[in-house]
Amino acid sequence: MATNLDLFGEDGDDGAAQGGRVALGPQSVVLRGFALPLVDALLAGVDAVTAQAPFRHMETPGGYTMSVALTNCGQLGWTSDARGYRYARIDPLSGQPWPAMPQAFMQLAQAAAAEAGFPGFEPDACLVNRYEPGSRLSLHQDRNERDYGAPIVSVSLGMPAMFLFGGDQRADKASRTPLFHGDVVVWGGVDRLRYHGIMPIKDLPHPRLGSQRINFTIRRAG
Ligand code: MD6
Ligand code: FE
Repeated sequence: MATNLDLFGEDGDDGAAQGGRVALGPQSVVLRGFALPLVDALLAGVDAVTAQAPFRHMETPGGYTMSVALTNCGQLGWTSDARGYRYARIDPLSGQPWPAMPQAFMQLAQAAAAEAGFPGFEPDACLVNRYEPGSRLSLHQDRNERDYGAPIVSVSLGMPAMFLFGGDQRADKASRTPLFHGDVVVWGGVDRLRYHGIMPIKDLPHPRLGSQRINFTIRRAG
């Protein structure tokens, strides 16, 4: 039977075994399966967050609609509209503060950051992304945060995705690494501003989440 890994053919680095580590750069690493013990609590957290702040497709400053649906939790939430990208305390859809960051998100983020060499991580923001087949995220830098001293912790659930990881310039060649249900990526330090993205998602339904991929990135934004 084909496994998820086989379905990516030779393109990916399949450093797969649970508990394995794949270095993406000097200060960025994929922790394979690191989130698996917390999946039930994480999915309950996603449900609690999206009940208060539903997934929505934001507009880019350039006038496009994002194919990835997103929402936020924590003190600060990332938003995009015709005026630009920014963090804000209030959800523009509800007029209310973003939902609190679930305890399991915080616990996982702090453990993963420490595991990757960033102890003392105190996040205040979490973007939650939902991908459907065909959704993609074009190459971008994460640079709306106030201070780049803190790492970003990124958790993948559901369908697999091919993660693109480039350099500090948009034109730099990007490596491709598959991310699977339960994988956690931590990056920071000298890698903090590297370009990255997600290739269009293939429809490889996940036993638990069906035809979707949920990603959340936990940050210190303010
Ligand atoms: C995603 N992730 O995995 C999109 N950003 O769906 C990101 O854009 C990202 O994974 C910063 C750090 C880690 C990430
Ligand atoms: Fe990003």
